[in-house]
Amino acid sequence: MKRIICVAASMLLCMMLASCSRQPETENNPGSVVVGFSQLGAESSWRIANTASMEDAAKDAGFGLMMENANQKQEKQIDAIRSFIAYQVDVIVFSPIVENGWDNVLHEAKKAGIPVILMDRMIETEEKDLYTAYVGADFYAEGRRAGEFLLQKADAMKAEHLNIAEISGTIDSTPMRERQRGFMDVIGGDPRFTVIDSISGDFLRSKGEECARQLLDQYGVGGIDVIYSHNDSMTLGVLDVLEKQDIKPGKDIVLITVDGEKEAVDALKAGKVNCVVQCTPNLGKAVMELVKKLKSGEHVAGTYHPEEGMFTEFDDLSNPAVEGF
Ligand code: GZL
Repeated sequence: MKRIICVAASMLLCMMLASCSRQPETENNPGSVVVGFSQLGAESSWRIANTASMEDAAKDAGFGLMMENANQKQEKQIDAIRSFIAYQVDVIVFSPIVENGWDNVLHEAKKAGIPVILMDRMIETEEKDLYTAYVGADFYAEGRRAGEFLLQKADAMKAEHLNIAEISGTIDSTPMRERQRGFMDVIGGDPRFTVIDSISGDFLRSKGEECARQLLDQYGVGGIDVIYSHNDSMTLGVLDVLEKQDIKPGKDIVLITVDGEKEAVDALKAGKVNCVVQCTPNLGKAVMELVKKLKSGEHVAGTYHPEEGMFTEFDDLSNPAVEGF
């Protein structure tokens, strides 16, 4: 009996959402534009800054923003997209937690005639018309930058051989796959380097701590020369562990990290981190610009990468431009 009531209630909710009357779209009423946004979680400072960027940009554009936070669950993102379709939002924006498993729900959005913008991460699909555009980093280039720093660092150390441990982000996410691929394409053929292990910290500070403890237990501080961590949150967890074990981060172990949040850049300035590859969370403005173009009937397609760089120990760290988000 309870199940029947639940099913009826959810059907009623969908019918209510679907029957919501939408204000007529007028030039003077940008508020009539509603963006459905499925955010993947709140796992890191980067993600929290990214959410704020989307909220601020929607407000500045005068758009309504229906945001659902999936708390790291793909199925919750899929449910959110279905509710946006039921509500008949103007545009769907989402940051896919992993690259696979989106075709069915994006077919439903396509059938409903709702354009989809991928923000921050990509999807893997044979059908490129399931989304209109991608706004986000070139993660492969970020990985290459991390590798290029390590080549420079190894030269400066006159190192004959370095053991590298990788702490990766969420398995099968675009940043994890591409930051690894870019890094390996730069350092993989160099006989000075051996990647002794790659374990996932899921972009979480707490799991970054667990990974650091696991790697030190397995290889010892003498067995690890470099840690390449796919985001600052995990790196900050690594720092917590190293310092508790009287290991000097940035000296006993070279630390390379990605994102560029303030705490990581401060650690670079303090000599505890050796390289911070930038990955801007501020994508909201670019996304809303595309929404405006879509709503005015302009053609929108392709990839929109923000400008990004990196800060390293070899830079003038007193330069005010060296700052985190
Ligand atoms: C990168 C983004 C990653 C960040 C992490 O664009 O997807 O997810 O590097 C975040 O901090 O968790």
